[in-house]
Amino acid sequence: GRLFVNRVFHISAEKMFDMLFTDSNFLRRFMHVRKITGASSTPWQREASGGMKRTLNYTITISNPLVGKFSTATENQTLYKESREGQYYMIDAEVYTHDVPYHDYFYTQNRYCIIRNSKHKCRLRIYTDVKYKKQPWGLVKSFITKNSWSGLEDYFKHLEAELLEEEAELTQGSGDA
Ligand code: YK8
Repeated sequence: GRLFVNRVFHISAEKMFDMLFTDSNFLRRFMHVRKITGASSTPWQREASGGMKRTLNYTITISNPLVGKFSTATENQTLYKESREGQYYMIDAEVYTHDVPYHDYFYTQNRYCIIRNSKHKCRLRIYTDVKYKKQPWGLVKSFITKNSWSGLEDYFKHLEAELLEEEAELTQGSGDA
């Protein structure tokens, strides 16, 4: 896998969780600029294991010329029971893109860790892996992996940049930046 984001933000852990994992203005705006449309989500629901789960459905717009312009996607998010409100959050997100070539072979697993650093700061880590449901022919596999990494890198670099902008807006004039 790859670590795409690993940085301390001047944003509390709780606020970061709300921004990324609830129906926040930040996420709505980010989806709008990424042309992610038709997003719907189940509420977070407690599992027997003690963790929480929810499922998102949306349509993504793709810029890769090898792929159709749109794909529907399903994202299953798990908030691990080891998470502690305001302190530490670990979320795994499995993303299935239903309408891309070879979609029945692979999915993407994104792991988000939000760790409290101080009252107003947190570290965000986003770790990504391309997972295979069945083994494709070697050349196909490297084709999928290569195209997935470039799309994921673009997405997470953009997310990081938007988070930095939000941080600048939030800390502006607060006097403790
Ligand atoms: C989520 C992983 C692969 C996919 C794409 C598929 C190439 C197909 C390979 C062929 C287009 C928002 C990606 C990047 C689309 C976007 C997905 C996003 C960024 C040519 C063999 C959507 C996180 C996420 C997870 C997986 C990403 C797809 O929040 O390359």
